[in-house]
Amino acid sequence: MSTTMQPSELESQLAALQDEAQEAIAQIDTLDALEQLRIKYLGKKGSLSQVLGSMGRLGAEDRPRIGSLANEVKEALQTSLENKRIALQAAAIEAKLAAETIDVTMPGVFRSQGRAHPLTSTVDRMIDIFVGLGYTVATGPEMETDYYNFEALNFQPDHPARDMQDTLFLPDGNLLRTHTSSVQIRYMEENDPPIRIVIPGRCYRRDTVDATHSAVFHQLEILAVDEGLTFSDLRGTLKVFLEAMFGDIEVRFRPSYFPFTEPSAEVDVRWKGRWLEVMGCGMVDPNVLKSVGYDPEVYTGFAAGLGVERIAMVLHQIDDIRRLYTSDLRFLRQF
Ligand code: 2NM
Repeated sequence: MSTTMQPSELESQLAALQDEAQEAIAQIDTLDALEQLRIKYLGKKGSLSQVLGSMGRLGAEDRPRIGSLANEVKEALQTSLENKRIALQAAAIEAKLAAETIDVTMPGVFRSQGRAHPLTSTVDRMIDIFVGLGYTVATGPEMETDYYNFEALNFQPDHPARDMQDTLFLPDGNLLRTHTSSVQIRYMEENDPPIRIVIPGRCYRRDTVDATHSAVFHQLEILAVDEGLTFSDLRGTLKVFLEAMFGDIEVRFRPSYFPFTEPSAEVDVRWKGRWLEVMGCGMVDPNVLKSVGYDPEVYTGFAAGLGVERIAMVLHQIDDIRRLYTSDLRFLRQF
């Protein structure tokens, strides 16, 4: 049963509610908690509603005054909630800015920069030149059969290179390729002319290591097969390559011998006042073309090969081939 209520009782309830709510708003430090407070005090079932619920028990003459007092409390609390919300949002933005600030004047993280090994950069330059002339890079296995390393390349059965003194044979009868020319045979078996390929790769010989010999070394070879290729095409190609590699130098061809080419030549460049041997080359022997099923009456080819270590040593004035393999940073940092 409702009994009449003294207006002073409601006035003090409203005052207490306002004090409690203002105190609570002052304490809050998150937007979520602030919303909870709003619901608690000003929500449909909140404290203010409950106080207003008992207005019916006031005398009619007191209602307008208490009503407007309740409105003042409500507006005061709304203002406080809104101010607090603005303050909390501003603080959140400040905190985010502070957390995400980058001091661009701080010293950076030092990461040491690696670079290509001089052998790699030398072979890359060579490949680039031939690719620029229309050649395609081809590669093949380092373990080879006698057929691809020797027989198909027109080495006679008793050729000295086949000797155990020169070639590293494996227990199963295979061998470690002594030149990359085995790749040319494999490529020609799989492709028809016209062919223009450049073949970089690691090779192995049973050499005693000294300043100019290494049991593991790198070669780069080229092969062109087409109708009507002549020794002039070979000369022109190598001259363009050597000038790109060494600059504007004199080039000279000397007759030589290789099992897989006829005629064959050794190529020298005039470097720092002396003739320096840099490549071997020749017209592919008809027997080699026959061994891959090409008709030597229709096609001719030229080929050339060089030692990458030797070229790198000439270009960079390196006195000992072993420096290229010992990974001494005092040496490598000079490139
Ligand atoms: C050289 C010198 C001369 C050569 C020949 C061939 C093939 F497979 F076509 F017969 N490949 N490489 C060749 C010719 C290599 O290196 C000093």
